Amino acid sequence: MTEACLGLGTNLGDREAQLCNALAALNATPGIRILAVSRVFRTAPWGGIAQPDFLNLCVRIETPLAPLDLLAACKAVEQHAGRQPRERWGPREIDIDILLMDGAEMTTPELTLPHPRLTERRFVLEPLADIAPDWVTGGQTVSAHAAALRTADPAQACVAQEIAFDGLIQALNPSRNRP
Ligand code: GSY
Repeated sequence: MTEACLGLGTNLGDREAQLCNALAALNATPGIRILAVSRVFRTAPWGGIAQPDFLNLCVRIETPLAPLDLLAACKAVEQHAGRQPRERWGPREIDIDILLMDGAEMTTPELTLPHPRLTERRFVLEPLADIAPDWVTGGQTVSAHAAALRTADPAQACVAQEIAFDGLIQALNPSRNRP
């Protein structure tokens, strides 16, 4: 079994419903068990493209899947949660990225681990610090990276949201996960 952290983001349509749908679909995927879910953050779009604010969160999962199989599972969940084909850096219904998989390091055309832009993005680091503060990447803990970026780039808007996730609680009912 491997532990992995995934980042979820959405800025089109009913963003809260899409996060709930994605969490439920992840949790229902054979070989994926959600261990922890971060707070939800409302975040300014990265990359200078004018588009609506995102909602972002991270989950920590346990999985026997190999990285590329986990990637395929995440893509299937994106489809299930309503993702439409769109431009690369543009708005999207749901996006699921593999951020870290224990100590895995790999570079393939499909997947790079750790996620190559992980330490530049508050929308990733703040929720990640909720669920994996002591994981080490690039020689520093996630919480140290988050604190450093908070200071270095305070203009990256990233605000925790009070979102009542009734659907989330349902999605995380552990009985759905047991073999
Ligand atoms: O890389 C994930 C999709 N995405 C996001 C996102 O999830 N949050 C924010 N704040 N900006 C983003 N730009 C892209 S592309």
